[in-house]
Amino acid sequence: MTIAGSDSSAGAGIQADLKTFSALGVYGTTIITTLTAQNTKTISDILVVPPKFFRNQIITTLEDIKPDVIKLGVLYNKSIIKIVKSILGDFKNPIVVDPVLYSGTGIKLLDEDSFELFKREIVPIAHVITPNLREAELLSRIRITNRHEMTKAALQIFNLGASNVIIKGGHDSSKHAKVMDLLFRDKNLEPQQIGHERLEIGDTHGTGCNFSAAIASFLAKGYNISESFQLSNSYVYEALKNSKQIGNGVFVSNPLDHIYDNSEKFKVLMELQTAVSKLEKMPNFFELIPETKTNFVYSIEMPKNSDDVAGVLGRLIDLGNSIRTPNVVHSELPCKSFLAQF
Ligand code: PXL
Repeated sequence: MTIAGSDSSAGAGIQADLKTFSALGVYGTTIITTLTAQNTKTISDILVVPPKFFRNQIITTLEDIKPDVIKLGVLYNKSIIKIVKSILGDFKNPIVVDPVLYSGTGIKLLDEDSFELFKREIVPIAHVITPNLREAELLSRIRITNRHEMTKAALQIFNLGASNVIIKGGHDSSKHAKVMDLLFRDKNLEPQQIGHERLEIGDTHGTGCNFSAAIASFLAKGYNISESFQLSNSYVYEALKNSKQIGNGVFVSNPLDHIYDNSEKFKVLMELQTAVSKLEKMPNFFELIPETKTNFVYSIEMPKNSDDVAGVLGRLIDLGNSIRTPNVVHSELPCKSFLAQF
């Protein structure tokens, strides 16, 4: 279930959420908080759904359809925040919170006088919260100029009550060649970081929604937070590479063309990785590897060609008392780098 705003240009909000849910093979229900009259340059008008109707959407949908995960996007004002909290306060499954404060075009999407209530009531129900750098600065009140400050801000947001914090580094104004995203899970665990080359595309719209919707989808499919982080990162990277300029303003990140396929491939890669770790731990398995080494290959169901097959690059090698497995790509999961190795 996504509880978010409608974007008439369909690059962000409910529309992006639903595209990502479908792309990744999960079914999404949609609860609308606000309607925006929007194009790729601006938002000209916003209509907030009346509280009673907003509440009825959630109650009626939940009565019959039980979500594995709920994702929150634009909540806009106090009355919506209070209704969400009163209904979802003790929801047992994961809640993914995308703390949308402004649109990509700079329009406010959370009332200024609702911010403290948002911090107090919504952040603590987040299984994971996914601020960009600007939102992380506002939530933590820490200015972020380097990785150390990014970690400090994540800790601060964790201390507000979110169980996991992902800070997305894409809005880094220093224009580093690398974009770094960070997952903070626990005070006793090193934050997990994923770096990507910065893509040479202009401002885009909808990336945050696609990212948090992907996190929600992977959690719903049973991946843990760390796996969901990696998979969503790769998913959004692909969507960004596939951005389109649909109007005369910002580009929209566009996950659609090849996605459902991707989710199957993601799954196969994760399973291959797990299988390889199991083989590595299996005593005496090395004895089964012939001189010619061993191919180890997984495939999606009904593969059409070698793009649908993933294998261990360089084959499994007998080291005399164990096996060596050249890395089964991790940081580059997207479909384009899917390995076809025979
Ligand atoms: O990208 C954040 C966002 C979320 N939800 C809606 C939006 C936007 C940005 O414009 O319009 C409805």
